[in-house]
Order: sequence, then C-alpha cells, then structure tokens
Amino acid sequence: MSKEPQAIYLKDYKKPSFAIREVNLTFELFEEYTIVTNVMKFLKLDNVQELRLHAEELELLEVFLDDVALDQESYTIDEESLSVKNVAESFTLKIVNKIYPHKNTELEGLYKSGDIFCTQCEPEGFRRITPYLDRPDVMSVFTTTVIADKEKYPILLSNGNKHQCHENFDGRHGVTWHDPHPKPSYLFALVAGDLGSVSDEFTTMSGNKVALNIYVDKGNESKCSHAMRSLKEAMRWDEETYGREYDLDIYNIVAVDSFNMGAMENKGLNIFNSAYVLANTDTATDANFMGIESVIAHEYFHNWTGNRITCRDWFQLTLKEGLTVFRDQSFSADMNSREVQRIEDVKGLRERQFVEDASPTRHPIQPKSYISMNNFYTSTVYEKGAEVIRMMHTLLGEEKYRAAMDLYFNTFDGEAVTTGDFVWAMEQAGGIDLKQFQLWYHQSGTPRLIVDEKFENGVYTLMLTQKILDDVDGSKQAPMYYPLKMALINQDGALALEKMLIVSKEKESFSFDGFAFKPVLSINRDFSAPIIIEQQESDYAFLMKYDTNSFTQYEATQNFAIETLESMMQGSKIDEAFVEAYGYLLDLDIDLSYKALLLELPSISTLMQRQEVIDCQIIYSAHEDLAKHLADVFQEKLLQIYKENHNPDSDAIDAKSIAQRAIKNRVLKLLSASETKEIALIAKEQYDNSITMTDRVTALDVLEHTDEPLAEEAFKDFYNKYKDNTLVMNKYFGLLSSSLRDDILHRVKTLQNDEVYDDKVPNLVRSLVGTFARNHKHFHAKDGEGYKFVADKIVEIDKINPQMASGLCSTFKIYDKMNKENQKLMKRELMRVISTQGLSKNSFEIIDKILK
Ligand code: 0A1
Ligand code: ZN
Repeated sequence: MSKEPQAIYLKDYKKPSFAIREVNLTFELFEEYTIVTNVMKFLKLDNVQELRLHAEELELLEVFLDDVALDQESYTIDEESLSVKNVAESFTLKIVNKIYPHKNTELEGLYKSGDIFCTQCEPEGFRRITPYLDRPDVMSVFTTTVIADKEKYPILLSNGNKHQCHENFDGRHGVTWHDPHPKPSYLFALVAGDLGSVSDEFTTMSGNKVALNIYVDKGNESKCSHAMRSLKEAMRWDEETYGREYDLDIYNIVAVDSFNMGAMENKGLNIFNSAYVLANTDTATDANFMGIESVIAHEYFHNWTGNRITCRDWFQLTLKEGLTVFRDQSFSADMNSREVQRIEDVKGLRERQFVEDASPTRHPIQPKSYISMNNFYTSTVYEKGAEVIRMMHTLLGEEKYRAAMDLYFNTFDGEAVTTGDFVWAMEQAGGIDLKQFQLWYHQSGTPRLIVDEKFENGVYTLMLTQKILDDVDGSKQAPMYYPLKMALINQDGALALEKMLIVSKEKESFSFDGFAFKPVLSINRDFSAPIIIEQQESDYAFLMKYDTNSFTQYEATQNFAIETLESMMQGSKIDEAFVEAYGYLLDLDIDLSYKALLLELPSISTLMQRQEVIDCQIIYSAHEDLAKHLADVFQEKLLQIYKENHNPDSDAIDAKSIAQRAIKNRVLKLLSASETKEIALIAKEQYDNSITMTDRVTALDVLEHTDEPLAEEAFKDFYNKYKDNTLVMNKYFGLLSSSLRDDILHRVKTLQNDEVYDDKVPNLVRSLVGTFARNHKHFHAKDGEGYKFVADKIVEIDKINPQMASGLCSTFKIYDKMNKENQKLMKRELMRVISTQGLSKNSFEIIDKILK
C-alpha cells in the first residue's frame, strides 16, 4: 500500500458547522453515465468560512453559489472532498456532477444490478453520488426527480410520497418524489427499472391508508406473498407492541440480485437482496421463509428505530441496529415459537459473535475507532447489541421497558442521538441506575463467570467470580453488571426457587436456605446475559430431565454432548450415560421444532472455540464417531421418527409442518453418520419425491456425505432444474463447498468457471468462496491450499468489491488460536494479501488487526 489508511476516532467527534435545510436532486439516467443536479439550502451554525463537502470519485461539471457560477479558484477538490471558500450565513449551492453507475462494482452509491438502477448509501455511499455533508447528524428534507428512458425504465422510485410525473417528448419520462421527514443522506434511495410488482394496502391504527408495493424482476411476482404477509404482520405488531405507526402514504420494497448485505431501510423505499424477498416452497427452504419474515420486519422496524430517530455518528451504529435486531427477534418469537427463537438467536450469537469477540478484530458494541465503517456492520454491533437491549428489557420488566421506549421516542423523534441518550430514557422510566451497565457499550470480549457451589447445614451458596478480560490493546477492563436468571431444583425434580440475581462485582455469593438435600443449579436461564459460564461440575442428565426452562434444558443437552466429545478427543471411550440421556430425548413428547434442536450435536465451531490451540482434525473425528454411535444404537427409533414425520406430498408452511420437516431432517442427517446404503436410498427417495426445497436440500447434503454416485445423479438433476434461478444456485454452490469429501477444493475451483457463477454477485461469492472458507476441514487443510485459494480470491475480489473482500478476510480471524503449523501457513497468505499494491482500506484494516 502506498500510504497506511488513517483511523477515525469517536473522541474526535465535532458537531456539524452547517445545516442543510432542504435538498433538491435531479437524476438524468443514461446507459453510460448519470448527471446529478444537486441544489442545497445551507445554514451556517458556527463561525467558519469554508464549507467542506464529502465527495468521492465524482466528476464535477458546474458549481453555483447563490446562482453565480463559481470559477475554479473559488473551490477546491481532492480525493475525498469539495471545499467552497467564503460562504455566507445562509446560501444555496447548486452542483452538477457526472457518475458512472454501470462501472460501479463496489455496489456503494448508485449502481446497476442487472438492468436495474439502484442505490446503497449506508454508511457513506451518498458521497459517491453527489457532494454532500454525508454524515448522519445532518438531516434534511429531500425532493428527488428521476428522469430516464420510458421504455427501459418505466418504474422510477425514490423516498417519500410520489409528487409529480413528467412526460418528455424524446421517449424519456420523469417522476418527482418528496419526503417530508428530514433524514440523513444514508437513507436516500433511488430505483429505476422495468419491474414487476405486487401491491396491497395497510390501514394504520389511526386510520391512514398506506399503499404497499413490492417490486421484483418480471416473472417473480408470484414469489412475493410471504414477504407481503410478513410486512403487514410487522406493521401491525409495531403498533400493538410499541404503539408505533407508519408515517407516509406509500411503502415500497425493491428486490435486487446484487446487494452487499441483506437489505436496507431507506425511508419509504427499502432495497432488498432478492434472497430476502422471493420465496415459494419449491425454491425456498423453511429457514429462508423465516429469514424473510425477520428481515422484512427488521427493515420496517427501522422506520422508528433508525430513521425517525437516527445515529449522531457511525460509532452509535448499535443504537439503531442492536435495538432493531432485538425488536425483530421479539417479533419472530411472537410469530413463531418463543423457545425455539431464543435458542436460534443464541446459537447465532455464539457461532458468529462469540468467535469475533475472542478474536483480534473484537470491539465493543460501540467501537472507539474505525478505518472503514463498512467493517463494523458486525455481529457484535448487531447481535451482541441486541443482547444488551434485551438485558435492559429484563432489568426493567415489560411495562417499564415500554414506558422507557415511549420516553425515548417522544424525547428524540426527528433527532440524531447517542447510545447514552437511549440509556438515559431507560434509566428515567425504569427508575434504575445503569452507570455500570453501560460498560457493555464500551468493553470488548465475552464476559466469563466462574460458578462454584457450597452446601452446608441446609444452606445452598452460589459463589460467582467474574473473569475480567483485557481489551485488544491490553488495557484493563472492569467487572460487568447484568441480570442472571437462575433456579434451584430439588433432587426429586421439583422446582424449589426461581430468581433473577444482579451480578455486578468481581466476586460475590448468594445464599439460599431451607434445603434438606443439595439442590441442582439451573443457571443463566433464558440466556439472560450473553456470557460464558464456567462451571466445575453439573448434573446435565438431571437438568435434561427436570429443568423447566427450555433454554437451560437445551443448554444441559449441549453441555453433556460437549463434555462427552471432549473426553473422546482426549482418547476416552464414548460416555454411555450421554447415550442413554440422548435416548431419553428421543422419546420425549414435546414440540417437534424444539426437539429437533435438542437432538442436534454441538457444532464443530462450538468445539473449536473451546480449544486453547485449535486442531480441527481431532474434533471432526470425535464428532463423526459420536454421531455414528448414536445412529447405530438408535437406528430403529430414528427411522421410526423419520417415517412418522415424513409427508412427501405436503408443502404447507404452518408451524406443525415446519416442525415435522425439522425433526425428520434432523434424524435423517444423524442416521447418515452410519453411512449405510439404506440411508442413502432413503435420502435419494426423499430427493426424488419431496416437493419442498427444505427436503431436497437435506437430501442432497446427506447424499453428498454418504453415497458418491447417488449424490452425483441428484446434484446433476438439481442443476438442470434450477440453473436459471440464481437464488437456488446459491444453495447448490453452498452445498458443494461445505462438503467434507476429499476433492472439495478442486471442485470449488472448477465451479468458479460455471456459467452461473460470477465474482461480481455478492450472494454467489458468499455461497461458493465464503462457504468454503467456513468449511473448517478444507480451509484449514495441512497443505495450506485452502488458505492460498481464499487469499487469491481476496486479492481478486478486493479490486471489484472491497466490502466483499474484507468479509472473506475475516475468515482468517482465528489465526492466533490455530496450531503453529496452520498459523505459519495462514501468516504466509495474510502477508501476501496485505502487501498487495492498491489493497482497499477495508481489507487492510481486518488483516492488519489479525497480524498485530
Ligand atoms: N442498515 C442495514 C444494513 C446495511 C448496512 C450496510 C449496507 O451496505 C454497506 C447495506 C445494508 C440493516 O441493518 O438492515
Ligand atoms: Zn438494521
């Protein structure tokens, strides 16, 4: 790199010197370029002479200050900005500039996804469209006119309400949109295309009618009904749960195929990765349906938590993201099974966030500095951020939490605020001091709690010690404050007491008396705090039977399996007590989705996280041995569960049908560990006859791991059926690159040449290369070829789309926990990538942290 990229610090935050009272934008879209005319009304807020606007990769055509054309001496341009000298107290600036959307492969700013013009402005994409004060604390009223060829782009959209249509003589037309709600530039959006659409209507609680439209590629209209249903449910839920209603006449959603993330909450015009809109049972799995419901709701909920009240600066990102994730998780829990939702949320947190929090890229949910803000759309900011909101919800209780949210909305509506402002509202309405609690915003790493017990003279004492971690830079951190739900269960299985403790000191103990025998502890019920419990001893088999909390019952099952696997990794034989307990689970008559979770063995990644020095090979072999043993011992029962729940003719997506598919596919996967022809044939039959994508995907996965010729036949069939459907092809690539078979790297390399694959489409990169980099067996192969392949892809993709490339860099973040041999191989590749000429600041930032 020529010059090391510079970090930006929260401590350097300064208020803006100018306000933009209104902005009027005109976009003239052409195939080869776009002309943007930007008229802004400024107001000076403090005593400065110069206005400095953000501007990146823009071709400036004209600048007018209060209608007078400026000569080149009156302003200066550099790589990041446009500065205008000697400006008055209030003035109008008109800027005309040219951009090239069809060459924009970064997918930030205005770009083309296939034939559709679309935008992505969060966090700093707007400055790649036109010069602006591109920071979230500058909020303005936008009026936007989009002009384009009428035949090619009949649909022209922007934020707010439709204001006016314009007909031109030359085959071009235009539409003007007006958004009355002041907003920061990151919420700006524009779409132009020849799109199909599905429409509906929603009447808000105060009787306003809102037009709902989902725009998709023509031919996909029939795949929008689940998204539309989810949107209406979300709108109703936010009214009922938070008293918040929608505030424009129209709510538009547009699905595009090339998108860096899941979706974006632009005011009144959400832009979505098509993977989170389009679904029918032939092409989408049950998990996809759930994902759509949650992302549609997430973006809708942002209208209040993000758009009406936004972030003062990007360090406050968790203000809107943690809160909105908590809201979408609560919504999904209300729509589906509360117990399953909680376990799924925690699983996700541990798989992604705990790994990040143990790595050199760890950061507090409110980071202190960044080089590229794009790198901070992390699981920490989102998922740990949601856990922090959830803890406040737990501490306050439902009623006070709702009062605190009302106070937050009433106090800060229309403003750009900080996480401190949010906590203030929680403290005021909750009547609680959250000073120590606020450390959750500023400290990194997953807190650990060492749990010891004592039982004497009928008194049970719980002794807790917080293990305080240092920050990444070695600085000391302090003990945390959190709610810890616990229960004590009598030896006969009866619940003796249930309590919420407040943990706040480095060392503290809690005593409970009146016990004839030592009770069994159930700790961190509902996962009330996002911490790691270190317990010397526990009776997991007992808790699997008697714990009344669905989360800790699940936890006991996982912990028992982990204990069993870890002793196998040390050379012990399989613990038959675990096998017996697993058999007990098989017989339970409980909700089948929950049962499917109980029967799942801990993931490879869970076991990796617990190793001091990681060696994947030992984990894989213990995992395979245990699965095979369970499959052999319980074959008959598993087959019976499979048969009872296999309904090949049903593609219903109600809770019961989804649960039946979940349990059936769980036992099929477990049975496949025995690698018998019989199971392969069952999977093949499931592939051939089922009518849902959920069943087909599991069948393919099982075949891939059990029977090469049958797998080949099924995959060929799948390819031929779906090669024209990119969303389904993502599954195809994902299945093949997650395979544990020996020749995988070679196959992944070959798949890059498939006519469907394209390095420019983020979903495809994620499903082929991203999945491979998470295939621990092959990524960490001892010949270093896995690392080399991913490093080569990082270098290639970094030139096209730095945000995608830095996502791939993150897969190296367990570098410092790997064994010496793997570390050496990883280092070689990381050094090669970081010394690449012209490497983006996105990739630089991640690799630099890993290597430090
Ligand atoms: N705010 C969106 C996520 C998002 C962030 C950045 C993007 O591009 C760089 C795109 C989307 C959300 O939370 O849904
Ligand atoms: Zn969000």
